[in-house]
Amino acid sequence: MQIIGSQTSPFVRMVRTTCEELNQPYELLETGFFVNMSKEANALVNANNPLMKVPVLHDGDKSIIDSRIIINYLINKSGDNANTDFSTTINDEQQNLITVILGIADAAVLRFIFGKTTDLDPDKGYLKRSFTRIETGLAYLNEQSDNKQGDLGKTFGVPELMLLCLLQWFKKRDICDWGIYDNLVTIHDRYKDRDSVIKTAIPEEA
Ligand SMILES: N[C@@H](CCC(=O)N[C@@H](CS)C(=O)NCC(=O)O)C(=O)O
Repeated sequence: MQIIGSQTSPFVRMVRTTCEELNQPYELLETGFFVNMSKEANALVNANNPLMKVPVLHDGDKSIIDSRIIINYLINKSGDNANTDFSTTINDEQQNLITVILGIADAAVLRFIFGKTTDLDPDKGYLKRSFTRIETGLAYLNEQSDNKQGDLGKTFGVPELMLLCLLQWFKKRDICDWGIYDNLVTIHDRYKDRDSVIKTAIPEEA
């Protein structure tokens, strides 16, 4: 099994962390960050995803795109090998949490890439709305935690794994300060030392 992607992408890390929790070996075909990707890496991504994004999963002759779809595929394929304390089921409430986490990640990646490739003011127009989306999304997740009105954080499953990848990428790239969301901090601290999270950490130098 091969994953095309970079060690810095939060979406790629979500897939890699899932592989670790499922004890599913894989090879990472490292592309680097898309703004300074080599010609070869760019060609590899474009040949495997018409949307020109990572991650892409190769399994035999199957090629699968989009982190959410890849994670579902991996759970269907290797769920029986999962760590006993990793929750592989996803109920309707958790699907909503996943949608919000990935929506926040999309908004944040958009802002980050615009910041690297344009001189648009991030506090104006749609870019401003993208920041509001991040804030309202994080506030929603904070309310859905297991010590408020939801179950986020109760066990370690796909929403929690995605949340940790998102929060750590935010910190690394200085996207926003999530320290004000107490329940998210608690969930982060509860799971940050899991092997799957440590093994897939964004390299210091990246
Ligand atoms: N919905 C996609 C989003 C993936 C995504 O945005 N990946 C970023 C890297 S973090 C990317 O490849 N961006 C390149 C681009 O926007 O052209 C997923 O969940 O896999």
